[in-house]
Amino acid sequence: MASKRSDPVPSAAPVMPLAVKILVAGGFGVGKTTLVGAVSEIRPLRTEEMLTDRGVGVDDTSGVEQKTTTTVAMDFGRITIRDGLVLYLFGTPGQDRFWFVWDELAMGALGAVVLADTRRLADCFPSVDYFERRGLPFIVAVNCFDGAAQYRAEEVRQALDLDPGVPVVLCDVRDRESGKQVLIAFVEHVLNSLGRQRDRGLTPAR
Ligand SMILES: Nc1nc2c(ncn2[C@@H]2O[C@H](COP(=O)(O)OP(=O)(O)OP(=O)(O)O)[C@@H](O)[C@H]2O)c(=O)[nH]1
Ligand SMILES: [Mg+2]
Repeated sequence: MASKRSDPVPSAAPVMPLAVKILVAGGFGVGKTTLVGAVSEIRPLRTEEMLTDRGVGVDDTSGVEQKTTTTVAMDFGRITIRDGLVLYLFGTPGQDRFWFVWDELAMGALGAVVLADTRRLADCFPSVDYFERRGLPFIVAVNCFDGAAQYRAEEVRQALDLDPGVPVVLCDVRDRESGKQVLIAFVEHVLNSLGRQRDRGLTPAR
């Protein structure tokens, strides 16, 4: 006799979320810690130390005179971009004397968001160089500070002499939605780059 119980509906196989590590880089005081804190859905880890008189002449706080602390190791935060895609954000320290941390932070990273401040654009050159030399994908996000002259993304690209394929976006790192858009731009950039590599036969299609 046939059972009255209907066959169990096969449940959808659980999808493992894709976890991606991204660096948030850029010069001193450009807003890296602020960005990670604004977008993170967990309480961000910070490693801030007070800026003291001993940093006078070393730490250039012009443009961010209100700044009282600086990152000495890293920031850490997490954001779910959409179901199944989780970004782990690692903010780098901005000062030259902490360069030694970078290689360790960059290990296993998919790429980076390089923050720029148009009042001190040259400060992001070392970050741009770092990722270009390692062939790691990155985008440049201009943190539009209040009172700073506004430039179009294309003007910033030219000033930084970036490859035409590197996206430049404008943002306000204090604003969660704006920060999230930066991260989405990064993810899209990586996906587009992978697509182009596959089309050129550099990576196998799955
Ligand atoms: N007006 C304005 N202030 C900002 C903005 N972003 C950050 N700040 C302020 O600028 C300062 C720099 O922010 P941080 O997030 O500490 O910068 P950082 O890049 O992490 O700095 P380091 O780790 O020391 O290199 C802080 O005082 C912020 O409150 C912004 O978009 N507009
Ligand atoms: Mg910081």
